[in-house]
Amino acid sequence: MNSPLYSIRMHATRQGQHLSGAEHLTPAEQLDALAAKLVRRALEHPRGTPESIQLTVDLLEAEAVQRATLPALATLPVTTVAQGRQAALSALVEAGVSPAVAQAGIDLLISGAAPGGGVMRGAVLMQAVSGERLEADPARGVRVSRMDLDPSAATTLRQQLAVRGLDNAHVREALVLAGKVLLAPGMVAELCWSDDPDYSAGYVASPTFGYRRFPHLKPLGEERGGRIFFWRGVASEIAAVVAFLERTPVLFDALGELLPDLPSPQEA
Ligand code: PML
Repeated sequence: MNSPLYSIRMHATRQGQHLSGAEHLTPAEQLDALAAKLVRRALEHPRGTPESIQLTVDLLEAEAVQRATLPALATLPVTTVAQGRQAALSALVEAGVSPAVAQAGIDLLISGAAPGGGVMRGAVLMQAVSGERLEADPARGVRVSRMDLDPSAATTLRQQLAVRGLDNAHVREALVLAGKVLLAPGMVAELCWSDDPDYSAGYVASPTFGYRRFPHLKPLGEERGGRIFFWRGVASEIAAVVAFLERTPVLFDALGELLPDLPSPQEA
């Protein structure tokens, strides 16, 4: 029998604004070590010192934990932010987002998706055809939670990513989060770039092509970033998709393909 798992989540704030968040699914024996690691991570965030750090721990029912496979990963090696955003726009359209909505999504992350132009704690949920924003609270958004990589899959993933120079927490955690997002019914695509001023990369993920990275989706030094989930559901299905994203535990125990780099825009 599998040992019971706990969900442990960290959320740090500064001046009432989201600063940092991270989480794991773990057996009891590793809870205290992970708690210390998550607090350290909040304290070392490049956007500043937290004024509040919350840790939340919940025991999960073993039968509630879904097992899943990570999406395939490929990098499109753009060399400028303009190229990256153009390539992200094309990827969103390829995934099935309407062109005007894809452009509006990119513009929203550029200007800051929270009211007043700040960084949201969670993600925007956007109707993929009409562009309507569907999240109940546009400052909080939808907070994808309760997902992790199984330890043996994590070891293999790190070895594979290291060969490409990609073994860092941004890539590992974003791949797991995107993996869960793509399992949500009706999901068309996710667009993300980091709010870490030292990290310029981002991605578009879709059920059709997996996780497609772009090394430059924002200029270094820029603190605005975030996530948009482009979704094709109807109003009566919003509560169910949000419940899945926020509460259903998903443990990834198998890896997707690590694909060769895609042709860069200069080569294509
Ligand atoms: C984040 O860490 O805030 C999001 C990172 C997105 C890009 C990760 C990657 O390099 O693939």
